Amino acid sequence: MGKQHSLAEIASLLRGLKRIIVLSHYNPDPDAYGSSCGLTLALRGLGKDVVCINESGILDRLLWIPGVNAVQNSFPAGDWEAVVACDCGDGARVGDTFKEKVLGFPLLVNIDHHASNDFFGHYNYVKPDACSTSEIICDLIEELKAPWSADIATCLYAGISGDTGSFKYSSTTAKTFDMCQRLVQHGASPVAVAQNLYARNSLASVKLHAEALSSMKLQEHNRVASIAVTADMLARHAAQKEDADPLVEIARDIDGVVVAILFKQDADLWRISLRAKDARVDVSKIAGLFGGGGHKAAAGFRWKRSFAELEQKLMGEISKALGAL
Ligand SMILES: [Mn+2]
Repeated sequence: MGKQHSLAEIASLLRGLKRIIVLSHYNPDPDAYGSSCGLTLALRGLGKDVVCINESGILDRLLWIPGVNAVQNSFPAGDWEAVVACDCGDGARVGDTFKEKVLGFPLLVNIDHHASNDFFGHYNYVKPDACSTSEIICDLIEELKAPWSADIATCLYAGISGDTGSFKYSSTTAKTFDMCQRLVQHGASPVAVAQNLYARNSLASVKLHAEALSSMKLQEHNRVASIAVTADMLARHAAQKEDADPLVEIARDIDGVVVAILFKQDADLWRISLRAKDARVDVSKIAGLFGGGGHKAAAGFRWKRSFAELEQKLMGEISKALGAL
């Protein structure tokens, strides 16, 4: 589809517009909300009429990110001049109910950091080595010479913290810290963002973790850790499905563990998440054998047959992968 543009070209396009829709991907994470709300606030600071939308609307747990309280979950009526999509790795990420209107919009701008981005916009700025879309928006705001505020800085700092796993992933560079220094100078509070992102687990989720971890299995000489979360366990603790998700990283982070598995029971199927800590093990290949996919270090798939068969087949493939080490 489209080609890559420069940030200066995107900035000059936006400077010439008055009425702009900004959106981010469905099931938003801190980078999706942070980049889209940060850009929305900055464009408003330049006197523009801007509406921020997301197919999933407002997620209560991220309501502390400035501007999230005003995110709309429907495509607005009226004579808007452009749609700016933030953090959407491909056109489908805007969500099923928005897809037709967004992808058919006469002027679509795509700003993203996923290597898989398919340049679905008329204007595209895709920077795979950026740690987050929030990092790109930070550069864009400087290019636009839009006025900074503590709210804008908080949005972008939240996005960077979220997408770098709190500055732990390999995407964290000197530029990340340089940018965060400026965001803190503009009023972002590292302690407030960290508390909101990492220290607000529900009691139900902690109780679920306690039960799930007590049944964790270690196999292949303690190199494979697996955890199964059943529908009964969720019900027992009144926990949400997504409360189980961090368990796969807890298992991966055990010293000596190479592959971690999380089995989640969901109605009539199992959702499986895989994590690898050794660059020589590619879990996306293993997930691919079961009809799933993902990245080398993080992948997943779904399974509709018996748990015993799933466990046996999956362990067989993982031991093959470990055999090569
Ligand atoms: Mn992102």
